[in-house]
Amino acid sequence: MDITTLKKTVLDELAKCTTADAASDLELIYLGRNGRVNELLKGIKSLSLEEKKTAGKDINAFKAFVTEEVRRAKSELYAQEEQKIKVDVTLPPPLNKSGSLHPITIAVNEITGIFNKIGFIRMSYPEVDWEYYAFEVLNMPKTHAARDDFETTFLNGIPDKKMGKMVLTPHTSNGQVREMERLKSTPPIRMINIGKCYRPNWDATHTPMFHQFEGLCVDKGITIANLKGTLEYFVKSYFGENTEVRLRPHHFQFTEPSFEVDITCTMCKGSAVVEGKKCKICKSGWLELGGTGMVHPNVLKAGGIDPTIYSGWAFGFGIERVNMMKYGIDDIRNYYTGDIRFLNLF
Ligand code: FA5
Repeated sequence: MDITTLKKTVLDELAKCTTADAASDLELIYLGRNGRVNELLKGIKSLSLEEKKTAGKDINAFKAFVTEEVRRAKSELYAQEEQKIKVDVTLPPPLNKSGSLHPITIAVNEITGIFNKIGFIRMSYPEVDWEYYAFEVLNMPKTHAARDDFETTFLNGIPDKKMGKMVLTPHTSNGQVREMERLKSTPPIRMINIGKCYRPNWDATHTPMFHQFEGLCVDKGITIANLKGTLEYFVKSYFGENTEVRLRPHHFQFTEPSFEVDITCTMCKGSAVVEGKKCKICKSGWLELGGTGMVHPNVLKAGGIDPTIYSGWAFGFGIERVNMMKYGIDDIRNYYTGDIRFLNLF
């Protein structure tokens, strides 16, 4: 009887067991009433007295070995089985990671929807356009500071006699006269022009590429009251019912009179105080939204519309900026660094 070989066989057979039940079956084969250990014990009878002494010891040691190895194998296999049971097969499978819209695309869609509801049509005009549409027809003389190449990116190429050079549009106001021309100089005009704009700036509130949305409304009898009403409608729809609007006198070449639009701060709700301290976002209770005013008669004329019959208003706001105000984001560059932790917030 070679106990060492028997022990090795037991270990090999236990290694093949994939369940605790299989290990129990093996236990029975070795340690059961008619098992191999008892068979070995029965065989002692036929041995000599001398052999009997060592055989008894060996068989008992083997029995203890099998008992211990089966116990160890069973406890390991039970643990494995318990692990498997913890997987709840009734749960739905984990969702695949999916992409989502960029926060600016979400804002563009939301703003478009707000203006569609009151009859404004979404337009997109060229983001590389002639100086004519970007400045000339907007009553901005050649000497205007915005036409300096420090402020606006001009493209290389031979300038057109009437249209001038091509530029990366610094604002969406290039769509104003283009829209008047599209409608063959015949109001009513209700346009929301959304597009990319380019200015050579890069800091916490400026990016070299950003988006603007430009409202334009031209008809008979349009007044500042219509402008204020539309701005209030937009601001309450986008920022919330309790947001207030105010107009401050300003200057733009293409509107007269011109205003800056402010809204009550979305953080301190206009109180300028948060938890007993000065609001860090606005410091005054108000946040600047952008520029607006009544369309200048020269712009209407450039679009072939008679300013003695028709009047209108226009505004131009930054999409990133309104989104920052809505969600309390303090650095515009977050939108364009591609950091997934920021993008996942939307
Ligand atoms: C204009 O661009 C005018 N065309 C707006 C306008 C339209 C006035 C129609 C009257 C009638 P302004 O330069 O202030 O105005 O820019 C408007 C808004 O664009 C700013 O309030 C800001 O929200 C956004 N903006 C301007 N420059 C940047 C920039 N570099 N990065 C991000 N947003 C910007």
